[in-house]
Amino acid sequence: MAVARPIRMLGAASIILCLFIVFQMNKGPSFVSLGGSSMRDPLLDPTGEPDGPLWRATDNDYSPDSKDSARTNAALISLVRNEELDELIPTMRDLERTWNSKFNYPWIFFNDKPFTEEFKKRTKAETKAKCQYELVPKEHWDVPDWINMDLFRESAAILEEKNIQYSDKVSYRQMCRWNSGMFYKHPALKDYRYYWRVEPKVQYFCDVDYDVFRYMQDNNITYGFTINLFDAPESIPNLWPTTEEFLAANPSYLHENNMMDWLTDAKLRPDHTRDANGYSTCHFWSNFEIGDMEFFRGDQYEAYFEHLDRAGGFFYERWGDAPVHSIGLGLFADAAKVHWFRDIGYNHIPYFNCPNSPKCSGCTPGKFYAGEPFLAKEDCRPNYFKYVGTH
Ligand SMILES: Nc1nc2c(ncn2[C@@H]2O[C@H](COP(=O)(O)OP(=O)(O)OP(=O)(O)O)[C@@H](O)[C@H]2O)c(=O)[nH]1
Ligand SMILES: [Mg+2]
Repeated sequence: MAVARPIRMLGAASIILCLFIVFQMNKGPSFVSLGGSSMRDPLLDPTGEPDGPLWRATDNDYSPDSKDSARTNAALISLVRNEELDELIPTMRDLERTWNSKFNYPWIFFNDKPFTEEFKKRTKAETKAKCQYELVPKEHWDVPDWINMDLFRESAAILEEKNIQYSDKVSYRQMCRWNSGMFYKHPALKDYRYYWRVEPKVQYFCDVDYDVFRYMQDNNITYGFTINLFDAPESIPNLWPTTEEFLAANPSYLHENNMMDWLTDAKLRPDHTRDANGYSTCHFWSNFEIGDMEFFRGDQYEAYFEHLDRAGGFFYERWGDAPVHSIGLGLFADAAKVHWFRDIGYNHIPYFNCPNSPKCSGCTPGKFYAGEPFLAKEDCRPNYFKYVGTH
């Protein structure tokens, strides 16, 4: 039976369209088109170690008790509660297996309450490296005396109505404030320069075979991250206006190679930037960070934290250490000295950094979140890559 030519053409076009759709669906995850930005996830491409000379445990002395080991002055640090021990142990195990069992950097645990003997015993059993247990000084943890607790309660009720998590928890605010501007002042860290922050419940997926801290030092890197996200504008409406006040009073603090465009982009999520009064809300997710404490101890960041602390937003709003660190870095650090550790496979519920590498197992390359599809739009990497780069 003869089929009319136009019908044959239509049939062929439908087949081609179907094949194209199937191909697109099987291509694997990539950035969804957001605010006109459509970009393939670089984590889908093969990922290796960073360029340049790297320090390895096979060529250097990294034994745990060595007096002149190749370790630089750095530590793994974790603010954690006794009750989180069961969630911390698998995280320690992951990081020891993938990295620290080769390099044996010390672990320093911080707590606002004394650690239990069980906590000490079980954490020590997970590593050959030294473990230290430190109390946070009261003056670093207590709510500052200029905070009006009636006002705090009123603002917490408003945040609660907006469904902001942990709105009424004073301890959550104390934790955010400590991580923002206190941790690097702890006497136990006085002689340390680099830190790697570790939280209970997080996972590490990839073998890392070089000394990450030496890499930071050799390349003079200020800060390393894995995940780049948007924040909830309702938790930080006055953070940017308060930051602008500080900048107006201290214009010379702004680094000439800053990340202002990433901090103030209004194209990708215009509503976020509007509701956060000019801040895109993009930030480095600070449950993972590898950083140089000299930056945080420097005049610019210290004066900035002081200004924010006096303004009271850690309590009257719910300023997190992630946006505070990120704005500080975005304004006062050299953007070229901030590094994306794309090779460190990482998860803190619900987001992932999962590279395409034979060194990784247990995560899906390029998969950014686990859960509801709306989580995809929390990814701020398209903006970071656009304005700052993929280094
Ligand atoms: N010692 C101590 N540690 C705390 C306290 N509050 C939070 N932390 C720690 O601070 C880190 C961040 O707290 P989380 O409760 O995980 O906050 P979050 O990551 O914003 O929230 P989740 O999404 O629920 O993980 C974790 O390492 C906690 O163990 C506290 O009151 N005391
Ligand atoms: Mg957490």
